[in-house]
Amino acid sequence: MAKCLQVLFFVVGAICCAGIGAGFTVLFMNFAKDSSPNEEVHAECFLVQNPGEPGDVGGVIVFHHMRDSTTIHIEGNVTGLSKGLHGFHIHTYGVVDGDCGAAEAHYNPDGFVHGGPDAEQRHVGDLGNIESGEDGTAHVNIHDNIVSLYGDRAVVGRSIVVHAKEDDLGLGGDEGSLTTGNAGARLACCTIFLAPHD
Ligand SMILES: *[C@@H]1O[C@H](CO)[C@@H](O)[C@H](O)[C@H]1NC(C)=O
Ligand SMILES: [Cu+2]
Ligand SMILES: [Zn+2]
Repeated sequence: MAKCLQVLFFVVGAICCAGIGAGFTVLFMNFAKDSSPNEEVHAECFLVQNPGEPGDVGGVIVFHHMRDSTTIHIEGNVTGLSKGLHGFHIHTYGVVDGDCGAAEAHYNPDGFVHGGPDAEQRHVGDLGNIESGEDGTAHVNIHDNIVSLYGDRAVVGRSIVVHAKEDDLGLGGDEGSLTTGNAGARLACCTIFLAPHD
């Protein structure tokens, strides 16, 4: 009889343990899924012409950044540009209705001087130039290791600014070159926002 009870307790105990174990496994798997290292963080930016400048620049820029990667992919199209190079930066603050001045300076959390995207010292926001063809469209296709969509360098809520002139990448030899790249007027801008990816 005692032996019988012993076996019964053992069986009931084993079933309970298995149940609790399975419960924790499911919990852990859900947690792992939520913080999946391969998740893509996705953001977008819809360029709006600065009403204070002549022209009609627009476009869509999309950001793709995998959780486990230092490299962000920034792609899209900018329309309504004059043929040639145009400074393309991430500035510090968000903007509303093409009020590009509100974006303030290039996003620069390190206090570095302005430079090109490959320079040893650059602002986080220094993405160099985009190049427009005869049709006024610049196809953007940038891979960068400094800009991020997450962590303390996240550019979400900041803005993209497209400029009238070429960014001299900090090589212009004057003071403006080391702050703005002498890229001239702010033609269009938009706030970078998180979006679901499809
Ligand atoms: C940019 O334009 C090309 C075609 O010229 C198109 O395939 C691509 O999807 C566009 N990119 C975005 C982000 O709209
Ligand atoms: Cu700029
Ligand atoms: Zn800069």
